[in-house]
Amino acid sequence: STKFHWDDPFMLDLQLTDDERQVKEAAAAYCQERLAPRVLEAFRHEKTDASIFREMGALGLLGPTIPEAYGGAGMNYVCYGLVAREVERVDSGYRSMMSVQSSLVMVPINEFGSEAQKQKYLPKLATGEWIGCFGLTEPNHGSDPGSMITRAKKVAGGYSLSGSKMWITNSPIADVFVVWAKDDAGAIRGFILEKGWKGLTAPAVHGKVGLRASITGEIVMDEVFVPEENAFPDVRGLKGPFTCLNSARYGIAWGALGAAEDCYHRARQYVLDRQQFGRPLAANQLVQKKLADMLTEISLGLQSCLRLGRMKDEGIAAVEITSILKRNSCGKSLDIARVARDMMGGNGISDEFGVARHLVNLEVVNTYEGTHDVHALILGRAITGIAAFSN
Ligand code: TGC
Ligand code: FAD
Repeated sequence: STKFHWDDPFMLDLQLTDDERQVKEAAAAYCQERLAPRVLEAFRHEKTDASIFREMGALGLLGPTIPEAYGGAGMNYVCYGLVAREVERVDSGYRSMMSVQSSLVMVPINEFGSEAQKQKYLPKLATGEWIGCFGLTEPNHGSDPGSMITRAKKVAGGYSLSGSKMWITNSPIADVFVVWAKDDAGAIRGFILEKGWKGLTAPAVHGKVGLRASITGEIVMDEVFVPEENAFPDVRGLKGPFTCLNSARYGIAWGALGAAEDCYHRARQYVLDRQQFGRPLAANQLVQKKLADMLTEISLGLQSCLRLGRMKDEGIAAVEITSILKRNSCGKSLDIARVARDMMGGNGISDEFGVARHLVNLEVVNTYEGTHDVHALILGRAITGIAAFSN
């Protein structure tokens, strides 16, 4: 039929395979039935519930693209994106917990790890028995991770790691730490550290105004001994961490739009229900224009994410396309959340209405995994051939 769908004009669902639709529906059911009822308290009291990792693991949501031989779900990138969208529809913090585990910890171990590393770590990360974190950013090196000062000094039988990482999702509750450091030759290398190793601590960062359901911390390393078998054997340079980021940024492109959809749905219902001047707010042209703009950006964005997912699954996606969509989804979703907040008046300020929570979460999502402007510069370089972020 040619009926218009206010919540899915391009009928995205019809463009999915049966398997993909089932994954989406299973993720949606879990998120709405199990995550949505917990998020208000988690956000308000800055509480991260570690049992969520086990629940997600049981459903195959951790490492969805990792081969089944290592405990992953062996799904395609479209499925991964659909899951991220459903999780972030509830809260960006929950998607953050999931995407760090899946893309930033399991992907590098699967791509760059030795056979022994894959067998030891991936199955327990896939079930959520172990929680992982990813340490790239340092207190003084965020957008420019190539200037990191964390060092991996060669010692008998392995390496001695010293330095500190800042703003690390999951670190205070992590069992497994994927950390990037420079070796004696100045090359960036990746290492797998474990909780409890001598010299390793991960204090929490408190007072975040966004992403409060997702715990964040530091990773402090004071001459931590890392045996040779816990170094990624072959990968050198920024290609290592950036390979992980390509996957995580793709998930964020879908996820941020999930948060925007939640804001759009809530704002729409609110203006239909709320009366001022003797008629629903939704009867005003200014209000309708806001809804029209929201729907337009969300549906164009989702359609593009699906295209990128298909390109990734076919192995033809240039990494810059992920920059287009990470940047577009985050920027547009942040705008949508702010407008939705405005449409809900004073109630929009209350955390019980959900939209202000998305708004402050999306401020973080717009900044991490490459800021909005850094992705513009990555694209500017690809368009002109001139790198503008450095000499
Ligand atoms: P550049 O010269 O661009 O590249 C250095 C080497 O890396 C290779 N490379 C890539 N490889 C794979 N995928 C990509 N997307 C790649 N981009 C670059 C490149 O080919 C080169 O290789 P080689 O062999 O020639 O050495 O390096 P640069 O230092 O000039 O980079 C600048 C810039 C801005 C592109 C980059 O540093 C950047 O993207 N900065 C943003 C930092 C960032 O995204 N940090 C994220 C930290 S993790 C995080 O935020 C997790 S939050 C997750 C959550 O909670 O959900
Ligand atoms: P800066 O790099 O100092 O940037 C500050 C501002 O300057 C930004 O607006 C930026 O766009 C702009 N800027 C920078 N360089 C240029 C330039 N050349 N030209 C123009 N403008 C520029 N990191 C991890 O490694 N692992 C994690 O799990 C992780 N989780 C995070 C969780 C949270 C809650 C947060 C807030 C951050 C997390 N991060 C993580 C760190 C995140 O990736 C960085 O915050 C981000 O990359 C930006 O770095 P920065 O904060 O140092 O900002």
